[in-house]
Amino acid sequence: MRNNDVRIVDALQRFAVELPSWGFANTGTRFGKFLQPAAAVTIEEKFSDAGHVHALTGACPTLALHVLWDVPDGAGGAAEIDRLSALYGVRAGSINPNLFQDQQYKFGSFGNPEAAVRAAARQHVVDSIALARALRCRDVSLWFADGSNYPGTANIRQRRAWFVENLRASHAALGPDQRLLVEYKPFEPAFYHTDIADWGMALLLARAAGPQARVLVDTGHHYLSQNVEQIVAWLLAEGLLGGFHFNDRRYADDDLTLGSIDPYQVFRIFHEIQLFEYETGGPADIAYMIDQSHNLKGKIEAMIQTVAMAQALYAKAALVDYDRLLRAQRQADLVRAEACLQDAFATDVRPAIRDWRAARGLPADPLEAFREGGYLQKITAARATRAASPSSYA
Ligand code: RM4
Ligand code: MN
Ligand code: MN
Repeated sequence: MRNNDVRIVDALQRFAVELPSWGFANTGTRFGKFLQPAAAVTIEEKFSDAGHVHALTGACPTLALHVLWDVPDGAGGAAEIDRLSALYGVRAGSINPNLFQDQQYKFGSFGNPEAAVRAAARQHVVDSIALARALRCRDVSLWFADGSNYPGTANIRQRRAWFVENLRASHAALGPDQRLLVEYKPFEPAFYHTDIADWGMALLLARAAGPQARVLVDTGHHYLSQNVEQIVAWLLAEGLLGGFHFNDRRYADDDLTLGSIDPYQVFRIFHEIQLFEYETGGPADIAYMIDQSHNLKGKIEAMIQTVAMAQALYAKAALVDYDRLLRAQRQADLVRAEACLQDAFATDVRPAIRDWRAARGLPADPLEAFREGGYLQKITAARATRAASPSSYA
């Protein structure tokens, strides 16, 4: 038991997860948005909410920014972001260019048949890299809506070549410490083919882009029966796992709170990572990020719930007895090997997590502290005075 407590504390000490600025804003589905009076509209409100989540959990020192929604002036907006970081106690994290909302991207960005649009998309990424550098952010995270809706309407190989060309040019703009993360998604908004549809395509494109490119795994961006932890294990082995967008889902890219549907899958992902670290003797260089869109749950509540869930599942994964596991695997002792995972997953880590929080001056139950703390009432009143504006994406 003591040994377990030490492992849990150790795990919590090294685990940090990035919050998405868009997770505090009004979002919804394509059928509509249910506006929340306390939802953040301005970048200052997003920083304030993120700072509050970090103050309650101690696990979220950075905030992911979407360039178009948060810093439309690009590098010119860096000073304001720096001011907000200092004021609210969270740093800018990954920088996310927007290559899907502008009208010119109707038929794609990096894969658009028009050279001028491809050039505009490339320029936006280069500008985003400059913004990231001005903010001392390491990761520029690329997600493409590019694809087609009907067979025969797009030249798949030609578009792939255009992607390689633009990714290489983007990579060339990186500073020595920066990284380019390439995210994949099987479908939506494109419903016939998506240019970067899976981890294999993302891996090949990251390799083609250059040595500072990595793959980003969004847990919701897979077909239902896909073994996500195997993908994680392969990317680790190839040295190409750059980061995660965490969320959960029941059907497709549902963007539900992490672990709400299948906590064992998240545990298995964390297990693959921590086993890799145990076997290689060093930390895996991975950016853990949340990418959720809360349509019905309260924005801040949902975010705290996800952070607490991520901490608990990461801590559980740290309890796997590796010596026992590896021995059982070598001996093909299936039941014992499987039990190593099941025992760790079944362990109640909550008391140790509460102790860890108390020792750091954090509330033992961040969700309860949020409900009782008055922040929500305060921002609801303050934000009611300005017109609610549905921001971000549906
Ligand atoms: C996508 C993907 C990206 C996110 C956009 C808005 O489904 O998950 O990471 O930036 O949504
Ligand atoms: Mn994502
Ligand atoms: Mn998504």
